[in-house]
Amino acid sequence: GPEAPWWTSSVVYQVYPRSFADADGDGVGDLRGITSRLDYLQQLGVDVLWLSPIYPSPQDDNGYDISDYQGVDPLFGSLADLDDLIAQAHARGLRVVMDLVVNHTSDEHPWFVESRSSTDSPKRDWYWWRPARPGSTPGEPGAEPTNWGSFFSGPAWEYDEASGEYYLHLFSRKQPDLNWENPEVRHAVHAMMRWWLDRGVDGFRMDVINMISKQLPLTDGPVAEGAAHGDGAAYFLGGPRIHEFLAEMHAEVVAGHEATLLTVGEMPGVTVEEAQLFTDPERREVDMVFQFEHVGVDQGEGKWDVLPFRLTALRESLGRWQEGLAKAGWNSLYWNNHDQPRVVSRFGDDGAHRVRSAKLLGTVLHLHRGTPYVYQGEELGMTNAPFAAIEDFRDIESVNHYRHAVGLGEQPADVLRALRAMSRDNARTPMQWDASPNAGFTTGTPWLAVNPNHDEINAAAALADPDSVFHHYRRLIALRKSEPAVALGDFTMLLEDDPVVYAFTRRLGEVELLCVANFSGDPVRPAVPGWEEWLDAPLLLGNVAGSVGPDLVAWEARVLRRE
Ligand code: TEU
Repeated sequence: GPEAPWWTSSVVYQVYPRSFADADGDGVGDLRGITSRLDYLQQLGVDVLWLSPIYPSPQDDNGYDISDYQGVDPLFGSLADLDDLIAQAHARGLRVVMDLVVNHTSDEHPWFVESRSSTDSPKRDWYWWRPARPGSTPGEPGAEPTNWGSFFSGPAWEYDEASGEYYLHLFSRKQPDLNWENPEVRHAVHAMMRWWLDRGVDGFRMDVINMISKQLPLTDGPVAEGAAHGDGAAYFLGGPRIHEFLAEMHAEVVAGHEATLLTVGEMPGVTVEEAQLFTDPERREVDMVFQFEHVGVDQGEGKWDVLPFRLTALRESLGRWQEGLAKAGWNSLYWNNHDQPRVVSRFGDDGAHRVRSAKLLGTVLHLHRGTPYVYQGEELGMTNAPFAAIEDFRDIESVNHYRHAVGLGEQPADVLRALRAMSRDNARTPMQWDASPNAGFTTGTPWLAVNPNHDEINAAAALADPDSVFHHYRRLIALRKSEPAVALGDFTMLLEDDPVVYAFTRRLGEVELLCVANFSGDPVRPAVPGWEEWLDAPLLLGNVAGSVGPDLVAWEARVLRRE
């Protein structure tokens, strides 16, 4: 068949600029800080750097509320600093992928300022303006055009006193949704994307891109028992024109550059059947999607309903995605990003077995079929943060949720317990570079407290220790380059019902790999078919030195190879 695209054997590293490295001492990470750490990324061996938003922004949602798509927020530096970062990355063979946030803008974006200025504005129709519900008093609770809740608590509609109408915001009230039905909006976004490609960027990670097509007319959604708002997902997830919009974007922006660019669509709620369509290369939409099913296995009714982790649920989900995208399409593989709690605290053991379980998690993920994403600090086994009180949180989602939930009568201690487990701020504590007071992140006061465990968990210590999580990740990334079955082998899940052992094979031609992992603190003998024979196969990579016997010790993972 045709040669596999370059990104099948690549690993993406996500940088959350606010929390990575602060060069100017204001307590917030910046572009020059990132540039100063490119050697570290090169040492890890990653191929692509994905930058979370660095554009001018009021920072209501840490930059996912953009007020100018073609600039850099002074908080992070200048366009010249970005040009320099891109040039220095390219010089090291690293591609740079930018975050594309075009479901919504900031309410301070000139497009929205103009749209809001009058009902006759030529940009009025660039956003979703609607009158109050018939028979209601505009501005009163319950008068919103639909009953939808926003992702950040409260209604998804904000009343604009001046015009007497409401605008739609699926996220914060400072993130009004763009109206993609309007071709002018689409053309403006395409032109902006081409401008970035001309500047040298190598692709886009498209924020909540499956929300850009809305099902019309916008109508009330179902209300779950005890919920304050309705669920509008049926009207904004995977709407009727989503494939058309993505194919148009591909034709207008990406076509002709496919061989060098990476496009990844972030798609909450996407099903594997839809993902097949989005990522089938024949359809020319996106290269891969970022889906959320496997990071929902420990959540019930919404993300704050924290359930115990069950390996069977994780396997069921990941296995179905491996199968669904086996023939056409491609998986993104991730445990962490800037919206998820730290995986070693979530699916591993961040106490006695932190290092070993972090390596196990990395091994299992990187041996699946798909493109792995490493989120900053994951390669150090960084953990969730010891948040004590609500004052310790900064994230708008967490802070709003606390206020609303406590307002509705929930116990503050219960709400805090859920926040400690699931808050996005767990991912956003500063990168731990060394053991100095601010972890080498800043010389100033960090915008979010550094995790006190940086005295032990930090990059300097990890680089110096050949048995560190960092060096294990480095070996995993190198293995993807040296062993073609890692990138391209067929995937077969084993032990469908096993509550502690996660096992699968990869096969490419005559080569067969077995990945087997003990997700528990107790020794176990894996029930892998033919395990005795596998014990004769050479160990490609493991997380317990010298371990060769039939039993896996606590949190042990092995990758074996035979042909
Ligand atoms: O997130 C999309 C999303 O649906 C969730 O992951 C969201 O962050 C939240 O946790 C829902 O409970 C993307 C970005 O990654 C996120 O940082 C932004 O806040 C959001 O879109 C809006 O731009």
